[in-house]
Amino acid sequence: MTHFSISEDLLQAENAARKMALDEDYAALARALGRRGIDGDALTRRVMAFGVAIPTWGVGTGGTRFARFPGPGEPRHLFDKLEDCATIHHLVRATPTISPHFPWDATSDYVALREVAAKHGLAFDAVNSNTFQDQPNQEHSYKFGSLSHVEPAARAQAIAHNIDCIAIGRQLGSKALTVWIADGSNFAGQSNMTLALDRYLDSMREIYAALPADWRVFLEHKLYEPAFYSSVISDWGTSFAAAQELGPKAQCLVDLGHHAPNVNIEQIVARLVRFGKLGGFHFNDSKYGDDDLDTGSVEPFRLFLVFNELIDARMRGAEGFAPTYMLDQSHNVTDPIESLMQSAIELQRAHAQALMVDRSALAATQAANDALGAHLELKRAYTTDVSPILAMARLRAGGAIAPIETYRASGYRKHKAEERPPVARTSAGIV
Ligand code: LRH
Ligand code: MN
Repeated sequence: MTHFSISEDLLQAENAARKMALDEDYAALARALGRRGIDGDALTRRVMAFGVAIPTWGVGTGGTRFARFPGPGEPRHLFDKLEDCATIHHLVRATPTISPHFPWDATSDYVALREVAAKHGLAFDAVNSNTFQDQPNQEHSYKFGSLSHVEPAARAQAIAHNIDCIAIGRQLGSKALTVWIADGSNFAGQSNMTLALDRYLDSMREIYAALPADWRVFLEHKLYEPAFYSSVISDWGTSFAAAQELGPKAQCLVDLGHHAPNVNIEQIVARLVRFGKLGGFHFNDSKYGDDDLDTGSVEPFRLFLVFNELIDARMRGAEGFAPTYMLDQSHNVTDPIESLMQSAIELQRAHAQALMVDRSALAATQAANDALGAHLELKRAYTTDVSPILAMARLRAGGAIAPIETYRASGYRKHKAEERPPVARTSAGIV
């Protein structure tokens, strides 16, 4: 059976219909930016250089603990997911890497997987371990934890799994391992919170020792869920202290949805940059908890403020500044491909807006305690509609001026529904 993919002809036709309008909008924006001393083409080149990794687990329809409602043409396995990731990158030209999760993405031949991905123009970013679910025939359950479990055998099992993930990642050409653990407690007294952290650190030291010289390990903190009284790695402070204790290859990963409401995440980013411990991001958005909503769909200003700190760090040449960007979302009511494309675009938007901040004017207003003046320097960048630059960046990189419209015009999902017989699984859960 042939696998449908979006043809160049269709892409060119969709672009041709929009090119004149884009040229007009782009020229107008470039003139307006020129008056602000900003080179529009240079900005477009910076946008073209931006990339974010797609989470393999985000390509299928997600769910909650209540239910999951799969859509048509659901990816059945990793190779279907690669096809969908390739389609996303084909149209938005901003997602050249994917972040896999094991054992969800387990397969027999990882070298072959790497070749298939390369044929799709894709490479592998950080690999994610999973010691928050029990696998069939697993000897020791993770019900009461994994890397911090009271039983050495359960910890050893979790350590071995992480070391296996490193071995898989090496075959895939990945350079980092992301470790998020669900470990914690639901009752006061259930866990000795200090000993739990010590057990976690002992386990992480063994994983750290297994890292190749050019690898990093990202510690992902999360305030709560599935533990609802205490989480072992609950906040950036604990994650930072643990990364300090482990060594230079250990850094902190900021999942935007893993904080209490109203926490100043951009300041956490600034702190981790200051101490050389910002490893990367799981981008998404949230209104209440770890909602895993589409990036920029709830708090686009906050996303801009995060990128404002990242560009400030890059402009001043912050030491060890090499964060990796990944999406981590759950698409419960949209076509995951559309959500992932739009989320990548919202990241490009925040990045482009942050690049337009006049940093010397901002520094002057800050030095003068001109609070409103300083705020307006940020707002001027944030309220500039950079859509023509984002579209031109896609076009110049061989993508679609209008990815969602082009994707819908292609009938890709309908074709996949014909190619991929429905998967008879509607159990609850995020994947
Ligand atoms: C935990 C998390 C983590 C992943 C999982 C899919 O909430 O953000 O990054 O392993 O989601
Ligand atoms: Mn995450």
